[in-house]
Amino acid sequence: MASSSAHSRLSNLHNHLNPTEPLSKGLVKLSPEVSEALSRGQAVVALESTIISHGMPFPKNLETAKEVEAIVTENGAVPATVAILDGIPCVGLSTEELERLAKLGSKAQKTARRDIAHVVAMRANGATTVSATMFFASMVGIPVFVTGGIGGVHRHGEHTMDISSDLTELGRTPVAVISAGVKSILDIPRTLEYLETQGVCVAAYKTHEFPAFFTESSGCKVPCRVDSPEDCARLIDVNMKLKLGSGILIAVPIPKEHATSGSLIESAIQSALKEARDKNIVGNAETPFLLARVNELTGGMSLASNIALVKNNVLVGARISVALSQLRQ
Ligand code: PSU
Ligand code: MN
Repeated sequence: MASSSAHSRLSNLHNHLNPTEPLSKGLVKLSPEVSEALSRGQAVVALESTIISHGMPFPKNLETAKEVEAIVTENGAVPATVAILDGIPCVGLSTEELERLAKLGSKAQKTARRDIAHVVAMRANGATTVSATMFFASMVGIPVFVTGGIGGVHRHGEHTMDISSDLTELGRTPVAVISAGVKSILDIPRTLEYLETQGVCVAAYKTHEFPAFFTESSGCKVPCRVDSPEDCARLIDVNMKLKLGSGILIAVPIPKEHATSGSLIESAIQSALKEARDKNIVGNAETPFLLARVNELTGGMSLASNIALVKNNVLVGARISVALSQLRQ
């Protein structure tokens, strides 16, 4: 459990809510580095934690999380990994907290928007998905968030209605999410249709095509192309100034040298999907299952690609965050 002082500092959350106070005051624990950077208007990059707990095995997850944070720092921004520890939403984790989360792995609860209240009320440990991370990033005023891939409309989603809450969150929360597109474990054309319905600006980085996570191409065109961190910063700035209220998805293709063969991935995905159906793995267990199975079936190739693309996204995201803070000065 967290120290009692940490809980008493967060008294608003666990005792009484004062509606006259700023939204985040007393509700979220900011790391000292994140708190200082935000108060000075400096660049901060939000990072999710489900990718650490459920997306990669220990100890690769911890190693990657630390390297990712280092890339953010080296490029002039402050990393803000989001997670719920002992019921306390944290924005910015210490090394010890990051290690704790990585070791908890899937013992931490996968926490999407719908799970936040429950995880906090039970004073449990939650690893935030894209939807929950966007929620907390927006609450404390971080407009740039980097991850590997987001959730989407699942294949056969037209029957199961399994559509990730990441997509509705993008429709309602003004945070820019930098990702390598969505995995082809999902239905990419329907995911893009759904994002359009939600009013989400979908931009691709240095291309006209929406990338498919492990590969550069999905066969789907995007309405908006951006060619530099400055282009992205202007897009985010206008979105905020107009108070559109919706998010932006910036899709960065995996670097060519790290792309996994499309046909290898596709056959692994087909087998993993069949297994998931046979074992009746549904709901929020499906994505972690598919990620782990595809990695096994590709002999670890997909994990290596995954790590490489996350690092590339983080590099781009840190530069966008720095460009945005310069634009706003
Ligand atoms: N896609 C990935 N890696 C991930 C995830 C998705 O390539 O780690 C995680 C993210 O945290 C994302 C979540 O927000 O899975 C989506 O889960 P679901 O499909 O249950 O909404
Ligand atoms: Mn789902």
